[in-house]
Amino acid sequence: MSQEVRQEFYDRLSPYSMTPLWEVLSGLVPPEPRPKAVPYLWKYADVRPLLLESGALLTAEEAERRVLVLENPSYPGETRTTASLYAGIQLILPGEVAPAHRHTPSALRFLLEGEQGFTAVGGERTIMRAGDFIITPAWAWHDHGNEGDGPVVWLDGLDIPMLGFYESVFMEGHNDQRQGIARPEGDSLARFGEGLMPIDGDEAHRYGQNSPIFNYPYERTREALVTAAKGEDPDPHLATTLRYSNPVDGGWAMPTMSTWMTRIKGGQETTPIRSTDSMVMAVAEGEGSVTIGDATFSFTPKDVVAVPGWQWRSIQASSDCFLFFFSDRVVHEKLGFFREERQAV
Ligand code: GTQ
Repeated sequence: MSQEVRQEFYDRLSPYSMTPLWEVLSGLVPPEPRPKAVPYLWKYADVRPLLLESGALLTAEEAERRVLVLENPSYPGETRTTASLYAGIQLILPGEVAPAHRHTPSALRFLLEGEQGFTAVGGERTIMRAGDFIITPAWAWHDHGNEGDGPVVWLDGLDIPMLGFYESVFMEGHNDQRQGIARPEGDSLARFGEGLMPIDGDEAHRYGQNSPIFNYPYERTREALVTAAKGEDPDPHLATTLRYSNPVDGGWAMPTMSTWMTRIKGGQETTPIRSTDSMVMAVAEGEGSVTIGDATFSFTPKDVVAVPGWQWRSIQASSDCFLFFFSDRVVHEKLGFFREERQAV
């Protein structure tokens, strides 16, 4: 049958809101994923002056959240960094408050700059320092502030595109700028982050499905990686990588975003690996380059990189590197479609 005759048939389908699968099947269910997002690197040297400029345009309170979104070039106007992940760079100036609110998307923070920023999450406050990884669970009240005398800057990671897909984004403002504080600072880390656990009660779920350790201090993560690296040859694909875990069940620290940190010694290089999850990488320390598919980017501290799914990726470290990652891997695993391939060494 000629394409013309077929087309005439298709035209008669469309008034009924129907369409023939066979015309689109190979794109709909391809032999392997074809991510729409592109690999991209945001240089902190470019981001920082623009972010500080935004600080003169409006206050954190006016903005509610003063953030420059790291928007993937393949998704103009869509406020997403990969297909499923949102990343942005948030600024709080001395004395400012980002007022309390809560929302169904989960958020994580990875601190880039500043020593006196704090966030309050679900009734507990924590100071945030460079390299710390902090969790804001879905529907937990959170407000941020800065009690120092310099800017506080961090990377925000949210699952907004995932919840957008499910049309399940809700948010609510608090009546007060700052939420009430119910526990002393450090309570969650003390109870859950020392290889100890409360002997009784249900506090383990104070942050819902998230790890009750809501701030993983960089100092400890870094030391763990340095010590672990002493006792092993680095894995060819992963170097020395430890994931942030929920001590209650040993799983990922958050229900919708996986997080981990990789340490690569200067002069080393990883062998290409690819996996279905898309990710965002932030440089805590070190310099080197990252290759993602056909693209290679040089990085220095505080740079952020978008890594689309199913692209061969490898890292070349010119100095000792500590690299933070978040990804949608936990969702792929839970739903049963996570896949990974490693190139032979
Ligand atoms: O800090 O609560 O980058 O609500 C985007 C939305 C940060 C936050 C973002 C948010 C926040």
